[in-house]
Amino acid sequence: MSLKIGILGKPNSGKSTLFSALTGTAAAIGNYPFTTINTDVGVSYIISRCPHTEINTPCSPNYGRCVNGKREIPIEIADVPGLIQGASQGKGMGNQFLDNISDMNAIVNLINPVGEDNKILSPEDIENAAIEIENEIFTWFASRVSRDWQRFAKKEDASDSSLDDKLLSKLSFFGISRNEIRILLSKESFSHTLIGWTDDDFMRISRSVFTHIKPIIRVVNKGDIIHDNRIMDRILENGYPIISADYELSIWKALNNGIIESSDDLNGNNKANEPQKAALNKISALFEGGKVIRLSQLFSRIVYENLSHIVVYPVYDESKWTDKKGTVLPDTFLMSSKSTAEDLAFRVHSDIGEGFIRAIDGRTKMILGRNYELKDRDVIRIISKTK
Ligand SMILES: Nc1nc2c(ncn2[C@@H]2O[C@H](COP(=O)(O)OP(=O)(O)OP(=O)(O)O)[C@@H](O)[C@H]2O)c(=O)[nH]1
Ligand SMILES: [Mg+2]
Repeated sequence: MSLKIGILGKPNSGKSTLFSALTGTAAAIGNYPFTTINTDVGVSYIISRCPHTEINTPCSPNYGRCVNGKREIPIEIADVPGLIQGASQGKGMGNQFLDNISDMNAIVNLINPVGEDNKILSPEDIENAAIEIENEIFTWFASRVSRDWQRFAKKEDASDSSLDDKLLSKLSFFGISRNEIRILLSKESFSHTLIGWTDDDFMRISRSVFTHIKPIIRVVNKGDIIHDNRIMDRILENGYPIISADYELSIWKALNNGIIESSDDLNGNNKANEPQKAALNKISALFEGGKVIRLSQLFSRIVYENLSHIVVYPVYDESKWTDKKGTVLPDTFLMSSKSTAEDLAFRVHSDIGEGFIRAIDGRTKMILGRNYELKDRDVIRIISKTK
């Protein structure tokens, strides 16, 4: 149950390139629409400062690595192809791919800043391109929600269930929880009588889901060819991060071929030949310019800020920070920032959650109740009736 982030965008925006750079797998890359015909899912990582440095004992992660105190926390990435204007009405490859976004926690709306005439789009057209894709997503969702509505609404309106209960039975196809529905209803009000819902309500609830529950993050790709600093500044002022999936893929390849040792140190490249050095210098100059950000930074921002997640380390021994076998800090969980000690127990195992007695803070050794709100990088022991 890791976090899953989907990459959506128009054909040619660079989704598969981004997916490859993030996951290191060779997704098909080609300069024509629908290169990718299936949704690819792969694993990537975000970085968190590992608590093992506080106890001066190296950790042994079950998943990912820990390099120089930087712990890699796995997340899932999906490449969702086929989204074009009209897709929600079945145009192009239709909306079958949109069903894939049901289990995603966030969506990157990847925008190609290059127009059909090969010129860089104006910031306004970049915004329009982003809106076009989002309208497809909202329309698709609204049509899924309104499907078979009359029958559903009659049945629910005849019952005395609350609005969150009624909506839960409708929205559960999208992996939305009761808690999330409550959050949504606290932000916007909807009529409790479902039979009177209009197209406008379906669109409103759709937008609301993608604003409050499954955020869509607009990201401009191909930062390496924008060149014009004024356009870059205006894109950034509009709040869109700029990346270069292509340069990131080159960095990944250099790393994979042993030309560089770390994707953070592009200039420590003793093994590179002259053309490789020149290429790496060009790549590093782009990022040093400060306008185009690294993928690691973007995805950390998405997980920690847009999704408000924290990293928690469950342990069995609160003094040595180990599991039963003596492995130091073997597991990490990404959890939403309001999660409690009891939520962590359930995350470890439903039996542990059901038998929850108390938790212990690995740093202060204080006893924590079930409602203790977890903090980022907490090291926690759960004591439970089940052994
Ligand atoms: N200059 C530049 N080109 C890029 C970048 N990312 C992708 N491209 C190029 O854009 C073209 C399309 O890339 P893909 O990754 O196949 O795009 P896609 O969004 O997966 O396309 P479909 O699967 O057809 O929807 C390829 O020629 C890539 O090399 C980038 O950051 N900079
Ligand atoms: Mg593709």
